[in-house]
Amino acid sequence: MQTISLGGGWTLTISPEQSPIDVLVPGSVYHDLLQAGQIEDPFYRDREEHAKEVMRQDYIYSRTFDISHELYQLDRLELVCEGLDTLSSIYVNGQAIAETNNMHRTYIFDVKGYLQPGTNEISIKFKNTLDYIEDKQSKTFLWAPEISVSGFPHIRKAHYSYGWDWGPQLPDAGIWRDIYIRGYEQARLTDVYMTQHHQKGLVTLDIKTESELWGEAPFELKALLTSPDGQVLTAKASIIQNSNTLQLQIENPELWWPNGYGDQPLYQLQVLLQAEGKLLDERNYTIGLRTLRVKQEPDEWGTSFAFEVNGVAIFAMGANYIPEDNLLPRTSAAKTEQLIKDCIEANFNCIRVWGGGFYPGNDFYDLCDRYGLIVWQDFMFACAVYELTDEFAENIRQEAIDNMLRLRHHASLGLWCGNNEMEMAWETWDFPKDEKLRQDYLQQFEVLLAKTAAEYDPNTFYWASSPSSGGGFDDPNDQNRGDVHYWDVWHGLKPFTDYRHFHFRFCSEFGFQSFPSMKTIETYTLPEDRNIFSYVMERHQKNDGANGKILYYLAQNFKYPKDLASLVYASQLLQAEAMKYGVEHWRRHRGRCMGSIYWQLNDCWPVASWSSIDYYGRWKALHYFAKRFYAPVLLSACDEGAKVELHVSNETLHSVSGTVSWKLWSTKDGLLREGSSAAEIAELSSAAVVALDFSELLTAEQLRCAFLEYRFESDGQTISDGVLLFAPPKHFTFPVPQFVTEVQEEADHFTIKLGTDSLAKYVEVELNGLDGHLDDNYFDLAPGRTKILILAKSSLSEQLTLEQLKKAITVRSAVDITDV
Ligand code: BMA
Repeated sequence: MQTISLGGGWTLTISPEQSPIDVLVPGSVYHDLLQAGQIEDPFYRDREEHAKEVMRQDYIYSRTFDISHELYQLDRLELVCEGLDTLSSIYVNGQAIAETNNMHRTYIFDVKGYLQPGTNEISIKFKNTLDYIEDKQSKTFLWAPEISVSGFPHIRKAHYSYGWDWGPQLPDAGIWRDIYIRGYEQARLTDVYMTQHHQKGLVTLDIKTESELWGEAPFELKALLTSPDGQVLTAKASIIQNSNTLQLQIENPELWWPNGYGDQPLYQLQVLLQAEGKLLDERNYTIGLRTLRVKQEPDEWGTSFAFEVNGVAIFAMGANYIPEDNLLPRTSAAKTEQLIKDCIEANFNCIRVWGGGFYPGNDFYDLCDRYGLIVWQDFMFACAVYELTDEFAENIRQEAIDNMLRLRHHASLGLWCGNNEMEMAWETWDFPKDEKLRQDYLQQFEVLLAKTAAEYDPNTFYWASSPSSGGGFDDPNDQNRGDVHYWDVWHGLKPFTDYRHFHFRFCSEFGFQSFPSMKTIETYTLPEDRNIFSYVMERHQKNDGANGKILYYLAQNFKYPKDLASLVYASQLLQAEAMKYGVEHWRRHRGRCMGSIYWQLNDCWPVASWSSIDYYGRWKALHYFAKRFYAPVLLSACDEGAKVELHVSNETLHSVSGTVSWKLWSTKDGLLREGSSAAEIAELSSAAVVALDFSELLTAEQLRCAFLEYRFESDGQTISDGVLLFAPPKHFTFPVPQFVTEVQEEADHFTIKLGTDSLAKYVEVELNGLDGHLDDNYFDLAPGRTKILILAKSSLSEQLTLEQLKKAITVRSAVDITDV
């Protein structure tokens, strides 16, 4: 096989009157217009409105390229387009090659008859999709969320690009992934599928290949597997037919585990197709040896739903992932790696790729393999009604095949899921009362995609919808079976305590909004915009009424904030507390509940949203809370009035022993009571270790100044700790803490030591005007406690001296939210 890339320099024709501009491919129209100074950044203030209209026209990308004689002489020549967004017409040397209409597909065209040796020309015209979907929608109305451009279910283009309740309406266009020409002679590999058979101390790897053979030579297939420590196993076969299976026996296999349960050893597999020593085609895969299934077994509560890896049922901990940008050329492997590292730092073992974006690039799954995140992979259908015409059915079948062929070998791939929230929506939202479309739903997700998945990736579990109880519109959000999306806290305005009424088997969505940090707000506002109800701030809040919801929950918990910065801070604390409330409860019920995937990990632009990390990669309070509530060993407090139970949840593969200690304090009278108990908690379990009842001790008035400090220590180390208030912070009598700060410089980091004389709740350490990553933040400090924070120098947005850092540090806590 030979390949020539068509990436690099192209031209973009914006209009016949204007000379074409030089651009880079892969890329996008918005990005190119922005680079050329023809539009302003659509993320700034209300620029989104103007940028959207820029897409009401066509754009043409063109370039020339050389085909050598050697390449031209090969038997087969193909044009491969790994991503065209979305309605495109392709011309080679002035001749029409094809039209495409699906951003999610990999298109391969036979271009042998269109090319010539020497210089060739390619041009790709992208049609205005806004007019296209409007026109389709005027003929056949298809339901979709109102926040999005009406009609998006008519086109196979990432739905979020038409707007979502956290994203702008910026339907970009262009050649968004690699494009190249490749040629073959005599034969080629068309498919490689691996199946692992695990026995004690042995993995047998079946490598099933499909080839197309049109030459004369005797062909040979070869598989080479390189283990993590560099040993190579080989299998060979002479082939005369198209289907073959090679087998490798891996003794003492090194198993792949999700983060927190073991390592992520990876094996390299190379499959070669040769003829008389000449390489004709090859495929390369990085694989992990593991078994991974979804365990669904009847039990006393209903039916379990849990990922089981190498025979161990795990409690899935993670968040929902959405596209990282609206302008895809602004994403990068380095940014994605940082995001995945942030997940690992917060102790995730799982991530859900939500169905309203696009199928991420290979980098994403490589990172999940390397770092140990199980991927819950939705197909790209969300919150909408689709019409299953024959053309649409074939289009989405091909889309599913393309993406399964690309991704199914990854160790991290946990399951394929048909869609986001559609089975449930047919039952509970205002979907049309249309029996034909309802049947189309079943046909699409429970027949067509289910069959395609069984055919192309039988080793990976398929689940028709999220949430679902197994399909057929059978109570999709049933709390005793399958997965659940729970939104009564937030959308339903229920208090945080409502989470404790439920013991979901696997909660794949629940969330709470907050504002991004002031630094992020400043990137899209002018000073006069900095009020949450201003036009510009509301343009960066896409969920109707959400600012009001934040204020509603604020009223239950905090005093009225003194300024915007305090409101932002309080909003992040509310969000963090809400998620903590749910997750700790479900982890206490490990076994019955086996997963919590909160909504949402990241943002695609700077916005008020449910994310725990904002568009610029800044951690909100929630992400620091997640690092604590997803800790492998967690001590949590379950309170009711003045009664408290302390639980240890142990998500590791070994038992842990240590001491649970507690101190009951009053901000008026100092230490009231204290105690400690030895605790031993078996692996993969959760247990109540201490039950406390202060009902007789604490009067109603004392409940507003009493707090419980709790801690789990093992081998002299604090493993998990916290501070519980018995009253909402707004009614609590906070002392004003006097902080003592000590900063020291080490070779590659600074340490910031923080002490306090009295209780400091939700301590935030900030670097004025700078970015830098602290290993902890938004923590509680009980009286007399100190905390040592690590600030990695490599994470700083500017190099700092010790003195400069000391000046930049600001510290605030709950008491600073208000003046009164
Ligand atoms: C869930 C998701 C998204 C949405 C979020 C917040 O339903 O599936 O569609 O953004 O809620 O409303």
